[in-house]
Amino acid sequence: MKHFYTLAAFVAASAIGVMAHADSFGLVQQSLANPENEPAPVHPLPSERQILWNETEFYGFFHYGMNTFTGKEWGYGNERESIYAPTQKPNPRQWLEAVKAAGMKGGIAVVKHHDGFCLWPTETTTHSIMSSTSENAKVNIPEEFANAARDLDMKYGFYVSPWDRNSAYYGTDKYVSEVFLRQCYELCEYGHDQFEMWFDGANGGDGYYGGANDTRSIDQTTYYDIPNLRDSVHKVMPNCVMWGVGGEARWIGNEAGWAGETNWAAGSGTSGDENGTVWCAGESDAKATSAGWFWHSGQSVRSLNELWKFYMETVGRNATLILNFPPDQRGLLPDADVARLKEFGEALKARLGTDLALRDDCTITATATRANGATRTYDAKNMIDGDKETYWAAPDGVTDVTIELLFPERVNIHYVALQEYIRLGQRVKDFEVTVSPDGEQWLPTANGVTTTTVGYKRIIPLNGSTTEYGSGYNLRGVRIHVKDAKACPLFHTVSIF
Ligand code: FUL
Repeated sequence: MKHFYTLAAFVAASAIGVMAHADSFGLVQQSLANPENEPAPVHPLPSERQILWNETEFYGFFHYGMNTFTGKEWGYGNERESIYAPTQKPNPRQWLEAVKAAGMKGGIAVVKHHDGFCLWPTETTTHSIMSSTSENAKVNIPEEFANAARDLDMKYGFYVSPWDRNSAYYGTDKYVSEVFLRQCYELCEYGHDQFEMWFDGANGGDGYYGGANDTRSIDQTTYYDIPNLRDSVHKVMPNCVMWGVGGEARWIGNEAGWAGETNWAAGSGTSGDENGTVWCAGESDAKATSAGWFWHSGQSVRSLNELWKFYMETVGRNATLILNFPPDQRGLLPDADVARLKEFGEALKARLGTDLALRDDCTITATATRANGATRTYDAKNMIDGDKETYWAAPDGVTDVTIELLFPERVNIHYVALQEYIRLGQRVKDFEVTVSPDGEQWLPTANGVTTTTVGYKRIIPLNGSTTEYGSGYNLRGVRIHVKDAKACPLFHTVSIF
């Protein structure tokens, strides 16, 4: 039975205007200050744009440009424009369709790499597609990319290298104001709905620099006036997260497709920092092919198992995965890559596409649950209602609590996925998953898996493997025992696959 205090009753009940009521079970707890009995946030907190960014989870990376035709990874900046001569019309829509088939929700196109060659008709330099004599070179890559993404209902963003080994002005103030910022601005013309601006860390060194052929170094935080740049970007593109030096999402610390099992959305590196003061979730950039970020002849595409490992060790560990598939000299993704992407998408659907916890016969309970607010509940059921805005919460001060999911008959289970309600901060520090074949006996699982943090999403392979799918376990129940947290834990979703 639930008790709801009206506002008037509240005021009458307490001279100082604060009232709380809770009976032992099922319970409403209200105060004038907090009528919904919402848990206090645990800082740092993500911004709305960081949450939206995190929800993108898995997206493509497309390194394409002058290097595709020179075989280099870092062009020096002195390449003749006509070397950029696609053998067919480049087709960004084909790139995005291919990664969409893999279950990706968006993509980032490299539209200027360190060599400075621009893949759109820019007014900032003649070192662009417009100076190539090839007809196929004239395709405006960012424009087509943005249009295709919108058409396919995908998110998109651009990598515009701040380091420019072609520009005579690189290293001077003029480069920032007249070249780099204007290029960012020009790219906004293709849409204000970019979700991420990739601000690359490689910044300065030797280069052509308009014929000077010297070495130039800059201090990237002061040179680009990052706080101002970030504010300007947000004014024009409110949902665009500035990756890297922008401080809104961080490099995970390797290009090998893995994040730490312990991974805080603050601080730096593979594990972040539990005590970090600014929200900064990790993004893992990895190459799906063997030879480099750009296309190289003779390259091969990684196996399904290798890609699966990347996914499990990034998306499954509270990071996002930006997976690179380089278009070739036709301006298209090679057939082998397209086929692998399709295969990956099928595996993703088969393995993580059907959440058994959403079945009607799945019941869920928790050993402690927060009292309801005026209109909000914190029931365990909120974790299996398919709604990411409703969540289960433990009462204040409770950081040791067990959630139990039960089925009337055994079901075949491979993975358990958890998602914290990160709007109110990342909390869980230590947890354990146990399973039951009969609803009575509870057994340890996930051998060798470190179960510490959760964050936006954590996927636990019950067989302990991030590569082998295995045959799963026939179980009636799963328990998640949260052993420690920064404050009362909050989950919006528990999934069973
Ligand atoms: C690095 C660059 O130097 C590489 O060429 C590549 O673009 C990678 C994603 O980021 O910093």
